[in-house]
Amino acid sequence: MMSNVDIPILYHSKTSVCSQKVRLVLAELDVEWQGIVVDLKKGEQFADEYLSVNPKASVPTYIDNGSTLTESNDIMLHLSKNALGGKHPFADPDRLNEVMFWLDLSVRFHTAVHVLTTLALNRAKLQNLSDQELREKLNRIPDKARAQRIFDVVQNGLAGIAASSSIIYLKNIFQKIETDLEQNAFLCGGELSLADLAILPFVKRIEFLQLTPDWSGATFPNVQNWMQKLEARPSFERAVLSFHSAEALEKYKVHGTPLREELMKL
Ligand SMILES: N[C@@H](CCC(=O)N[C@@H](CS)C(=O)NCC(=O)O)C(=O)O
Repeated sequence: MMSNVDIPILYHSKTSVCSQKVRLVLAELDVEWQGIVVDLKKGEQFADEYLSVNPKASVPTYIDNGSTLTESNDIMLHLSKNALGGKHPFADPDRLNEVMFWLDLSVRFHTAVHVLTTLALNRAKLQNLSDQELREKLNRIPDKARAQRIFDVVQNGLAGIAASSSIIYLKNIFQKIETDLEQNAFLCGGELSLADLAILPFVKRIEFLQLTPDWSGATFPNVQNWMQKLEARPSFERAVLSFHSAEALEKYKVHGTPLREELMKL
C-alpha cells in the first residue's frame, strides 16, 4: 500500500477491541490517519513484514512522525497529548491518575473478554485441530500467557481456570462500572475522557456476545445509559460500528447465546 509519510499510520483489525480503543480516540479528536488492516484470522499478524513493525504480533500499531507505538493505551495517551498542543481536556494532568486507573483496568478487561470470545467463537474450531496443529498454532503467539489461556479454554472450556476467573472478573468489573456511574455521567467525572473510550469496546463486545452478566441476577441500568450516551456520539459509528459487518454481529449473537445459557446454569 502506498502511504503518505506525513499522515500517521494505524495497523489495526476491524473488530479487534484494542483497535477500537484507538479508533475511538482518533475519531473523537478528528485526527487524520491512514489504516492498514491486519487480518488476524488469516494470520497476517505473523507475517515477517508485520513482525518487523510489531514483534508482539498484535494490533494496534501506530506510526507517527517516525515513532512506533504498539500498545493501545500508549497510543491513546500519545494522541491526547498531541491534541490541541496538550490543551485538550483529554490531556488534563489533574485527571490523569483517574484515567490511568481505567486504562490499566482495560488491559485486564481485555484478557477476560479475549477468553470469553475464544470460548464462544473459536473453541469448537480449535478442538478440531490435532494436538500437533494446535501446538504449532499456539507456538506462534509471542505472548506465552495468552497462548496458555487459549490452551486452557480449548482443553477445559468453562471448567478451566482461564474461563472461571474471566467470568468472576466480568461480574466484578460490570459491578464496579455500575457503581461508579451512580456518582458521575462518565467514568472520570462529568465529561467524556480516555477512560470511557478505553472501556466501551469491551462492554460492547460482551453485549454483542449476549454475555452482559445480568444472567447472574444483577442489573446494570447505569452501564446501559452510559453505553447509549457513547453510542449516540458520531465516533461510535466511525470507529466501531462501521467496522462490524452484519455477519460479524450475527456470529457473536449465534455463538454467544448458547454460552450465556451455560453461564445461567452455573
Ligand atoms: N496490550 C495490547 C494487546 C494487543 C492485543 O492483544 N491485540 C489483539 C487484538 S484485540 C491481537 O492483536 N491479537 C492477536 C491475535 O489474535 O493473534 C494492547 O492493548 O494494544
